[in-house]
Amino acid sequence: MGLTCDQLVARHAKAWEEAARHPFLEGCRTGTIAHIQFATWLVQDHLFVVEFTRFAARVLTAAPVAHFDVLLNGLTALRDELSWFRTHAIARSLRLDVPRQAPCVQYCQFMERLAQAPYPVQATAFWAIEAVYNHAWQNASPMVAPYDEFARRWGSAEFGAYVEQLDRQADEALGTATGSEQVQAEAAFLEVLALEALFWQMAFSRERP
Ligand code: HMH
Repeated sequence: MGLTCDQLVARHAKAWEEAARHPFLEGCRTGTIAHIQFATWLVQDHLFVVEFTRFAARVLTAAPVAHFDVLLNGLTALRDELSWFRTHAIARSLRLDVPRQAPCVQYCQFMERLAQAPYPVQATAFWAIEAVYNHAWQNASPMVAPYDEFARRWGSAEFGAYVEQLDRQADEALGTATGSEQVQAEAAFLEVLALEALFWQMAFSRERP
């Protein structure tokens, strides 16, 4: 019996919750987040999404044709998301061409390394990155303005439906994966959770956006 995304979440429920709850999100929910912290997250998340888009393109390269529709829709959504980030940065007079902070670099390097992984591992990591973000913003919803727009982007039912599609595709790939690929998929899942926790914490670092 193959490994499934549901099993991964159930087996690692504590790490899953820890990656999806953070004072940053709580500050956005209540409106008490400091401007500098929100700005740090916004700029660094844009830098993350740039590399996540490259990762999405590599996942498509490794995917069976039957998985193209979902992944192509995902890439189109990322095009809109990148332009949405630029709009928000301009509105807040934030520069986007700043260096990546350590947790962002670490996350991007992880996604680069995944290029060498078999498709079931890539599909699991791709699902996990979107799924845990969906869970995190949903947990902290509804948020007060102006953060409500951010909560809706990743916490919405529409984004949840996309995550479901990624879940099904990852399950399908894992269903025919070898034992070693399943072990790698589980390790990648756990690494995503650890990197997510570090990424939230980055908003509270002393570095400036
Ligand atoms: C850190 N994880 C992080 N940023 C994101 N935008 C997503 C996941 C979802 O795309």
